[in-house]
Amino acid sequence: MTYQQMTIETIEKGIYLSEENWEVATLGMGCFWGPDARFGSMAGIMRTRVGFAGGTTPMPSYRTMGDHTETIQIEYDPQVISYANILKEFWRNHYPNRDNYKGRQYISLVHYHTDLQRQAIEAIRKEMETELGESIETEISLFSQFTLAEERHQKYYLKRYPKALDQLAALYPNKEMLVDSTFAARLNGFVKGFGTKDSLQKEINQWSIGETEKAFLTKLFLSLKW
Ligand code: MHO
Repeated sequence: MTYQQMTIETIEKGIYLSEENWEVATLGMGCFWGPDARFGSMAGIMRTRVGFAGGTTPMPSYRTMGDHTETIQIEYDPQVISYANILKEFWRNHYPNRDNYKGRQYISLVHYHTDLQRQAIEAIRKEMETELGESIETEISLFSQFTLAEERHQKYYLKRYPKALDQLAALYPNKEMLVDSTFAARLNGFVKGFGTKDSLQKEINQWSIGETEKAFLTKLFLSLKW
């Protein structure tokens, strides 16, 4: 392992120190590429992944998702971002009553993972209905299963930058680690226009990693070729 690879490993482990307190949210709001980038850019959102949920078809894939919906699953640190704020971001950034013109693929969907989440959904939904001036028809149900989508759909916008991806691939031992990475989630948001160079550098400085690691990550970020 090179020094650079070891540093990345230290960074990823450091960021995940608070992992045991994280919670999970599962949301469907149209094509999953966009929300992956949107939520990936937000402080407190620690991991993002895209996949299929809400249906019954066994072993869904992008071409055979059956009655499933394109969804994003996020792991968040509730001490940094509340579930209520995640829900507001969710409802303010898609039209929840759109025609289901492609079956269930793009419906508005929220799965709750806990009873507290269910209560928050009801409360925020009312608030958002007032804001929208319409009743909200998002499908709301208990989480049952989530199937990860194919690798090419994960951090989709970042994948449009092969030079930067090559630089990252040299540091991350495998593609799974890049899917799980908070840093990669931020980069995926950044290339889609969410967040700025400045805001990401500021956030890196608040992560629970050492000064050397912060400097390493900042330098890496600024050296990426887009
Ligand atoms: N941009 C695609 C949707 C892809 S998304 C993963 C389209 O407009 O068909 O469903």
